[in-house]
Amino acid sequence: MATTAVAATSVVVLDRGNNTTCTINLHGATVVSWRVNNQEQLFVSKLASFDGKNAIRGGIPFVFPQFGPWSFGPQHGFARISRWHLDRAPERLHNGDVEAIFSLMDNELTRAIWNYQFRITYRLILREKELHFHIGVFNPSKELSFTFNMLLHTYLKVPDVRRCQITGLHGCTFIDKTREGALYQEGREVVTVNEWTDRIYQHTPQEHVITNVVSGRKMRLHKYNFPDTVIWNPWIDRSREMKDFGDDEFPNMLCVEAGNVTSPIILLPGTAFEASQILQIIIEGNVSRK
Ligand code: TA6
Repeated sequence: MATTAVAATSVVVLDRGNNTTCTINLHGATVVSWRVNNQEQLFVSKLASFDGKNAIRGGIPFVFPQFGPWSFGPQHGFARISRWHLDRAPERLHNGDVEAIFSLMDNELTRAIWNYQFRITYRLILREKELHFHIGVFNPSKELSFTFNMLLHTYLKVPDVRRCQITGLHGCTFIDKTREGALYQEGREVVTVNEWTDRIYQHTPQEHVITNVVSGRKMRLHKYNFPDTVIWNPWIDRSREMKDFGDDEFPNMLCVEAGNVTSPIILLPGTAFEASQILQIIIEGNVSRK
């Protein structure tokens, strides 16, 4: 069974068999597809740009070293618009999972914006009904520290966002970007999205469950060393403002983004930082993670 297809251009496919695949575009190391039994789990806009310059609208863009607007460079940093390197082509592990490793290190372009040495290692593992993301950020400098945000900007594909519920946010403080960044506390046991929503929840638990994703199933998001969770849906008006997003697409996507947003990480010389995320499709009756 083929486990790798590295197109001459910039697409890497992890193929686990049984119509379960994960496709990564080396532009931004953006996961642009995750199909389980041939069902797509991620949202990518029909108007998404694949010009190798702009960020891809959808999938799982990699946000680093900045979340949000940045006076030094592009919004959400340069990682999601950089060309990553495929360090290890997809290969099958002993248990049948398929793994691939990508990396990004400082280069002329990044140093022109943000003059620090860094090396990011990004390991993806495709399991039967799970996708694992293991990230390492290393500071090779002998004298300079740097601070960074990092976030996986996950666009889940959903039949109707108005029917989704998100657990694990009750009681958390959040920055509401739809209300001038004011600070609130989440009073709801489960969060629903019925309007333009753009919230940075702080110090959230390690686990969220999102209901009514593809096929009406639940998706578990498990995160480690990603203390914040961003919930975003542009709704109709902001959809119209984005040229790479269809006016009618907002009901079919929900961003649930694990990251380090409100407290940037300070990486001392010669040290590394690790974070990980697991997306798991919950098959009812199998609620405990193996
Ligand atoms: O993650 C939510 C957010 O920060 C929103 O404020 C919105 O800007 C979204 O990211 C998309 O940003 P982009 O730069 O990809 O258009």
